[in-house]
Amino acid sequence: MKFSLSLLLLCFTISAAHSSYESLQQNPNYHAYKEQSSEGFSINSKPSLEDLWGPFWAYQGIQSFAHLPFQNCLMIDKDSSNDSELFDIAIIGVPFDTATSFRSGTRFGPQGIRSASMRQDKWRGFNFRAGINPFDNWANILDCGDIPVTPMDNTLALKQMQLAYKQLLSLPGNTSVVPRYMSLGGDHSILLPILQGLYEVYGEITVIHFDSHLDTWAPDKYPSFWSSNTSEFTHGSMLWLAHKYGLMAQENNLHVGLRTRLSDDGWEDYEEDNAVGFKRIVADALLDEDGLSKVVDQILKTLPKDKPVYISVDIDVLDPSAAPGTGTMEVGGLTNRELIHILRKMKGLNIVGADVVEVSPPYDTAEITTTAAAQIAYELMTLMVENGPITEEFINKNKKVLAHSGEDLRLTALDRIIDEERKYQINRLFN
Ligand SMILES: *[C@@H]1O[C@H](CO)[C@@H](O)[C@H](O)[C@H]1NC(C)=O
Ligand SMILES: *[C@@H]1O[C@H](CO)[C@@H](O)[C@H](O)[C@H]1NC(C)=O
Ligand SMILES: CC(=O)N[C@H]1CO[C@H](CO)[C@@H](O)[C@@H]1O
Ligand SMILES: [Mn+2]
Repeated sequence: MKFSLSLLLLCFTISAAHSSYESLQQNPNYHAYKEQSSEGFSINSKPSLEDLWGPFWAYQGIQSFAHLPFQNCLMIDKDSSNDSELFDIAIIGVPFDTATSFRSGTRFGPQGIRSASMRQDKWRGFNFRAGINPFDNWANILDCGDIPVTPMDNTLALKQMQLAYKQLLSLPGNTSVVPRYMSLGGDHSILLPILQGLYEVYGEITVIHFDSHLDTWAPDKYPSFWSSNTSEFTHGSMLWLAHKYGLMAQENNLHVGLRTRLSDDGWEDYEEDNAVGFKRIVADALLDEDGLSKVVDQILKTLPKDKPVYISVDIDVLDPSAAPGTGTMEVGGLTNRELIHILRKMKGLNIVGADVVEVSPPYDTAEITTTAAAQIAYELMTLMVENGPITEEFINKNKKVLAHSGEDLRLTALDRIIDEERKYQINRLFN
């Protein structure tokens, strides 16, 4: 026993002498192990319950995203003196998939992505590409759980999502004045209530949209003889609606990774996309000589440096070989490595929120898609941390530019879809 203990000590000394990683030194588990090893398992030093049962392996425990602390943030009463934990960045799941035009299943996206994130945690969270550990920096990061969206009624679901984001964005941050949310979809339609919530805080938002599809399609680009106001709210038309209601910047929004087939016999979809305020980078641009760095340059040239930017990642921007678990696959897409590289270069933009959407675990194979989504969420949160806390000055500067006189109809845009829906008479179709 004595012999094996000193052997253990010897091994420990050797390995410690060779490990020069600062992150390792900061690892609380490392110190627990060091103390335990150097003091031995003496009868006098009683290990705490935390020593004994605190540390766990990646695949153990109840799964929040990256083993982050969990809190149901929608149940925080911001007006009570109850000081539940304040946070700066949070995961929020939006398991909504009844506005999709093809394969569904993204209601299982948030849980699938959480499950695939199990090998991420604070203790091995250092992002070597960024040189920081986003989980161990200035920001307090939580998993806020899911918005309990109904699958039975899209009008009601839209209302729930609108109210949820309004509530989440009205909470105070800890170091940041407003928390940032990393949303896990859900189908892509969830972006509309997200942009409504962000508009209320920041004014118009510039959107960078990683997707194989445009998602600026007018609702009548879908079979639409049978229609209602809420039937216009889809995962392919939410950007058209966001523009219609003035929730996005008027220009310099950007698509990256496009390769969808277009309507009819020409460029009409692109012309309508121009009108919605988007510029386009197609997936094939990566094949040009020096394509990847040209794409990065174009992104940085297009997006404003001093205004709020939102990053929306439809997992179908990746090639189906890298992301089979999604609703509307398009061949010829990005690799994970290309997408991560592009995201890393966006450090320096004022990222006020982000999402990873359209992850459909029922169509996934061997967790390929959910693992990619978990890594993308980690990269997006790294960007938020790199960008530093959101300040009062930043918010005021952007709001001032957009100061409105009188009632700002944009604050209630989605209410009008919902109200019109109530008034909708199916009979009018037969007049
Ligand atoms: C404070 O809020 C937290 C989080 O919502 C909740 O779990 C807790 O019960 C609340 N405490 C009191 C005293 O209301
Ligand atoms: C909240 O911010 C304070 C200082 O602003 C800091 O000391 C504290 O550690 C932060 N809380 C968390 C949980 O990060
Ligand atoms: C598709 C649909 O029914 N759209 C209606 C939404 O509400 C407005 C205002 O009542 C109608 O004019 C639209 O026809
Ligand atoms: Mn999409």
